[in-house]
Formats: sequence, C-alpha cells, structure tokens
Amino acid sequence: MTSTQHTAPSTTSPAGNPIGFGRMLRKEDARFLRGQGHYLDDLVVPGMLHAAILRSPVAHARIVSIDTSQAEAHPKVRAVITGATLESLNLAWMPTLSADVQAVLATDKVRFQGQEVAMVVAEDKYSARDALELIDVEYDDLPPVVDARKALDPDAPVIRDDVEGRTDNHIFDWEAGDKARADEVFAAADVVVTQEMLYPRVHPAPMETCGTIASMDRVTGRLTVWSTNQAPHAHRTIYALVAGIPEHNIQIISPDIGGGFGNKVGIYPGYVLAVVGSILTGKPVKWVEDRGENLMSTSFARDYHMKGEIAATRDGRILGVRVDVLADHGAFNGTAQPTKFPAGFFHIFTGSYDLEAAYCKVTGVYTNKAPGGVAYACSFRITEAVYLVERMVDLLADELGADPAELRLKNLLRPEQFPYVSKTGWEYDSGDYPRALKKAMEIAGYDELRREQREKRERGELMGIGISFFTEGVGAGPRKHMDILGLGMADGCELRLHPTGKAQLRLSVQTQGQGHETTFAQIVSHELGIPPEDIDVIHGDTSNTPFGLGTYGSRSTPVSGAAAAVAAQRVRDKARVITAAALECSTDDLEWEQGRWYVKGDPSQGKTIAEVSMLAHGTLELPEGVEGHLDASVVYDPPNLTYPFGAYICVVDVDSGTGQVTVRRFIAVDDCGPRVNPMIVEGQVHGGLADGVGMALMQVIAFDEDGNCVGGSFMDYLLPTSMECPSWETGETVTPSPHHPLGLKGIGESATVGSPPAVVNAVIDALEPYGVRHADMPLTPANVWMAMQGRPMRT
Ligand code: MCN
Ligand code: CUN
Repeated sequence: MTSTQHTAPSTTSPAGNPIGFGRMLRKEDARFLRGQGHYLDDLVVPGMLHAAILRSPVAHARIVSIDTSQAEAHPKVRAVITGATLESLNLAWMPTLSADVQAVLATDKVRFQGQEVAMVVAEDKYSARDALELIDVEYDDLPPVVDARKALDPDAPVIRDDVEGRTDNHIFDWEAGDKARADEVFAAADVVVTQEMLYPRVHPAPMETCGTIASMDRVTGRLTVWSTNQAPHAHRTIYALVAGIPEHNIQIISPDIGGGFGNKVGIYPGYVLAVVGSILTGKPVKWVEDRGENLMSTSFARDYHMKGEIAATRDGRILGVRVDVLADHGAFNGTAQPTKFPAGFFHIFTGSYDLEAAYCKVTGVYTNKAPGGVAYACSFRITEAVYLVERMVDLLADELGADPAELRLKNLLRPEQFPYVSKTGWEYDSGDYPRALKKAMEIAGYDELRREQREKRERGELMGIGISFFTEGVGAGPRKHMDILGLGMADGCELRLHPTGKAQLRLSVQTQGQGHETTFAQIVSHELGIPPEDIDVIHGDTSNTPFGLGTYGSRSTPVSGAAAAVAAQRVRDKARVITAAALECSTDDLEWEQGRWYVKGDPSQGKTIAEVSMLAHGTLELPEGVEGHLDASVVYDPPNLTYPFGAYICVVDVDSGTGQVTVRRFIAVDDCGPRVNPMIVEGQVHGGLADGVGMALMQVIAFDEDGNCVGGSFMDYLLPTSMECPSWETGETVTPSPHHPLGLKGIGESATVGSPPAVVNAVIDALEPYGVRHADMPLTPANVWMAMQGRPMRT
C-alpha cells in the first residue's frame, strides 16, 4: 500500500482551528456558552438525599451537649450525624494535607466560627436546612486567639488541646538560606531598609462553591463520589486511607468545575460527611455549601505577617534580603503544599535578583480561624514571597532616591546567569529578565508617565506608578523532592489513536476553567498534526484516567503537558516504524512533516498519521517487536520546576479627598515560554490581574476581637468587577524552558502572584507627597485616607 497523493502540511484544520499551537476558541465553550455544562449541583442521582451542616456560631468554645432529638423527629429527616456518631466509626478526625488532623465534626471543642458541628440528611435540601434549627447545642465559651501575633503569648489559650501534651499554639519553625552569611552581608552593607507588612487573609471565592455527592452501594461496597475537586486521584487515595474502603472500589468524578483557584484542592469535612451519610442511609447524599459557608470555612489564603529587611550598597547594588514570617494557619494546619515545604515555596523570596545572601525564618501558629492556607492562585506561597521582595525593592529605591525601574534593571539576573541557583537553593531554568522589564516600560511609555506624574504633583494631584518583577517556580515535582501525603508529584497520561486517526487523551489533571480540553488537544495536535477538534481530552474520572496529582501550582502544562507531548512523540516514533514497514523502506529514509512521515527525496511516498493508525489496527504485518494499535502511555516526572516570569507596571490615580484608588492602566509582560493558545494565556493573565486588583484594593477575610468572621458574604468580601479594572495591556517575551519537551512554562497563577505588589507600589508612589512609606492591603479608600493622615489603618 502506498500513498500516491501528497498533501502539503496544512496549518489550519477543516474546522478552521490551528494545527498545533495558536489562537482558537475553547472546545469547552460549545457547552458552557449554551448553559449545557454539568456542574456538581446540576447532577441528580436517583434516590439522592440532601445534606446540610450545622456550624459553630462562635470561634472557641467547649461543647457541653448536643441534643438532636427534635431534628431526628422531623418527618423528612433520614439521619443526623454528630461527632459522637463519627467517633463510633473512627471518623471524627481526618488527616490534613499538612500531616495535621482536622475535626470532621467537633467532638470536644469548636475552634473557629463556622466549624462543622453536625450534619442533617433529609429528603430535600430545604428540610435539611430547617432541621438544623432543631438541633440544640450548648456551648461553654472560651477566649479565642484571633491575632496571630498573640498566639504564642504564654497566657494564650491552647487551641489544639486535642493533642496530648500540647501546651502552646506553635505549629512549626522553618528556615532557608544561610543566616550567618546573610548577617555578614547586612553588617557590611551601606544601607539597610526594614519594613513590617501583612499579606492579609483572602479567599479564592470561586463562582461555584464546593460540594459533593457520595453514593455507597451497600451490595457491591463500591463508593462513587462526584465532587468539585482539582485532584481526583489524590482524593481517591485519601478516601481509601481515611475510610478504609479498598481503593479499587472507589471512583471519584469531577464534573465541570466553576472555578477552583486552589479552593478545591483539599478534602473538606462536608465531603467525608456525605460519604458517612450515604453509608448510614444506603442512599446517595448530596451536600453543596452556600456562599457564606464557602467564605467562612473553606481554605483561605495568605495571612502572612512578614518583617523584611533589604541590604544594599549606596550606589544601589542589592546585597541581601532577610525575612521573618509569622504564618497564621488557623485552627487546623490544612495548608496544601509539598510535604517537605511547610512554608510552601516562600523561600523563593530572593525574587528575580542576583543577591549575595538571603535568609528567612517562618513560624506557623494556630489561631481560632478557618483552616487551610496557600490557596488562591498562589504557586505555593510565591505570592507572598513576590509581594515581600517587590515591596522591599521599592522601599530601597525610596531610601536611595533611585528610580524603581532603574534599580530593578541594575539588579535583575542577567540572561547569561541561567540556569541560576538562588541563595535559597532554587535552580531557575531560563530567563531574560531585563528584556521583559524594558518591554513593559516601552509599552507603558515609562519616561512619559514619570513626566506626567511630576506635572500632576505640582498641581497637587496624586498619580502613582508601580512596578513589580516576579519569578515563579511552577510544575511540581520532581517526585523525589515533592509529594502530597507521600504521593510523589508525577503525572500519567495516555494517548490512544482510533483506527480512523481520531484520538483520545486521558489526563490526571483537572481543568476548572483553564481550558485543558482545548490546550491539551493542541499539544497533541502540535506533535502529530491531528486537528485539535479530532482529539478528545478526558479527565476528571479516576476510573477512566491514569493516576496523577492533579491541577494546582500551575502544574498542568509543565507536568501533564510534558506527559502529553512525550506520549504524542512516542506515537509518532511508532508511526515511523509502521510507515517504514508499509513502504518497505528504512526508518532512516523517512522524514516528518506536519502529520505525516514521507520518504526523503520523494515526498509523494508517505503516510499520514491517520493512515498509519488504520494500518496499525489492520492486517499489515508489523515488524518484529512492534505491537498493533497506535497508543502510548507515559508517567512524567519533571526534572525541575519551570520558572515563568514577568514585568508588570500599574498606573493609579488617588483621590486626595476620599482616598479612592483608580487603576488607570496596567501593563503586563509575561514569559511562560511558547504559548500553546495565546488567547487562553491572555485570559489567564486577565483573570489573575483582576485578582490582584481585588486583593490589593478591596479584599480581606477579617475577624472581630471575638473571632467572628466579618468577611463571610460578598457584601463584605468584595470581588473586582470590570468597573474597577482597566483595559489590560499585555505583552510577551518567549524564553523556553530547557527541560520541558516543548519549552512550556506554567502561566495559571503568574498574574495573581505578580500584580498585587505592582498595585500597592503604585498607590504608595502616589502617596509620596504625604510621606507614606508603606500601607497594608487592602488599600480601601478608608485605609488610604488614614495612611494619608498618618493614622493607623483599620484591619
Ligand atoms: N497554557 C498555554 N501555554 C503555556 C502555558 C499554559 O497555552 N505556555 C495554557 C494551559 O494549557 C492551560 C492554561 O494556559 O490551558 C493554564 O495552564 P497552567 O499554567 O499549566 O495552569 P493549570 O492548567 O495547572 O491551572 C492551574 C492554575 C491555578 S494553580 C489556579 S489557582 C488557577 C489558574 O490556573 N485557577 C483557575 N487559572 C484559573 N483559571 C480559571 N478559569 N479558573 C480557575 O479556577
Ligand atoms: Cu495555590 S491555588 Mo492553585 O495552586 O490551585
């Protein structure tokens, strides 16, 4: 069989999509735009019951008694579960992602407002909610620990007295860098600038709240769980370990997810309770939280009290950075990060600069607040690290009377220094930092903006220009260094070609809005020349996808994207062998062009991938050792993280009468290596920039002195809208990762990580005439106004 017709490689598919990388509309939009997505709360399982959770009204109290008799008497109630029920099943406590334990339902004490106290399972969700009011809980109030800075006071109440012998609220001490060397550098420096700052507690607040449906089949012993989660395979293993159900009898399905942003990484008590509810009633049980529950009880982010110090020469060479952090982890240490890193990747706080020494110390403490941590597009605490170093560089510029852009250009790592090993042990893979910053300055018209600012200052108008430069490390593993609860961070991927050349790609990662169904099809399309519309991307079902650690820390493209590329390359290599067999030539005689192997010097002799796939499934005699069919499966263990970076410039105007900040312009130059789909990358950047404006100007999950959460609704916890966001101005540079098979670096969190310091630096720059050196986020009108009056801010 030979092919006679030679078709030149096309760059667009029959549907008009790019073959390989390029802009294309998302494949998933066909269902989302028509309202045909299937989110958790859309799912109805036959016979399903509904659950609601009773939560603690107070931050810290001993539980004296729980009377459930009236709730149980409610005609539509099927079960009422309390801590005592769970204790009898040995399920009252579950492991957290940080090797702590968390109460599934409170047994002895409640430790934060909103903590789970009881669950009602009823025939409909209204009855379940009604019955909550029939449960009578007697609390004996205890003094709460609200301010992390007082958590280690000798007279502070001990929150975690569930652990025998615990006498304080200390969780961990952790350090990185070389303290002695840093101290030397600081002692010898001309200039040292010190600043305390708070990265306030914020919340990912996805549009869809968290929820689950658990169905335990009493006959087969099989547990099916539909849940909003970013890491279905890791969840399955954890359910198996916690509930003692054999792992092969558990199936976790993540339907369409309405935003995760880190909020859907962990397992919440409600998930375990739905499983228990299903075991007790023999029916499927659905539990979906409301907005207040989401904001008050699920994984918060940040809450880092940081004291930064930066040392430099008089002429502006940065020598070192030291940081002391007090980390508020709430009542249970449930932060999600690789096990070896209790402060996540915070020790990348040396940022994008060539330093002589660096040192940080992080102390984690318990407080009477919701557990969690890290979540919200954070790259495992790189958000806090970038904020710290970029604020410190601006403070240094202020001290030296230097231009903040010039100071950065003078100290940024130079392209020839890569791969660069940082003073806290990271190996940055590749970068051209000055190029990115110069490009951002060019788009902004930096010199012109400074001129405009001078003129405005003369007129008494407040305009500020803020810069931030960031480096992220994303794409965890390698598995030997990184794990979640002992599960190494590598990801599987399976690519299967059907006889007609259409393909299925099975992934362990889980899209929550990032467009994986499109971009992963494009990655395979890039390698095999198959139109992206002919590649079906399957994920979110543990029974139908290979094992892997899921989507967070912008790891999908760096890890599973690499796995998909390698799988496609293996298919391509196999196709070469089969083509050679079909054409009776040597593989060395064959050359690849988009989607096709052909004979060197005779392009009309060749086989497209679709033709090879038919041959591989057909009757052609395959060479010795070559199996039929055209499949590949890969487990990709990344050799290193990838290091995306970017330069951001924010321009603000501040109303001197009200303190209102208007973000007038925002320029973002990002480098994530080649862009699989530039449109999706820009969408990721736009979303992250909006997040950054939100955090910098309006968001905080705040608590009063009794530990009452005052950020539990969208009336108090504000989301930025198009009204608060400018028309984003984006640019790119492309520095491929040397170790990713396609050079790709992650992008999903870059803008959330990089933008808050740019906004804050701009506001502080605007307030220069008032002599304001620093003000903590959120820079609400009230907080800005108070900073202008030299008064302490409200927190
Ligand atoms: N991409 C690309 N070219 C690159 C890099 C990425 O085209 N060089 C594409 C990817 O293929 C993918 C998207 O951009 O479609 C994001 O890729 P990646 O950086 O790999 O990040 P993940 O897919 O792993 O997504 C996780 C990241 C995280 S951790 C948070 S938090 C966050 C974020 O993504 N949550 C999001 N972006 C989000 N976007 C939406 N809409 N919803 C969320 O919940
Ligand atoms: Cu930190 S939020 Mo994302 O890594 O899922």
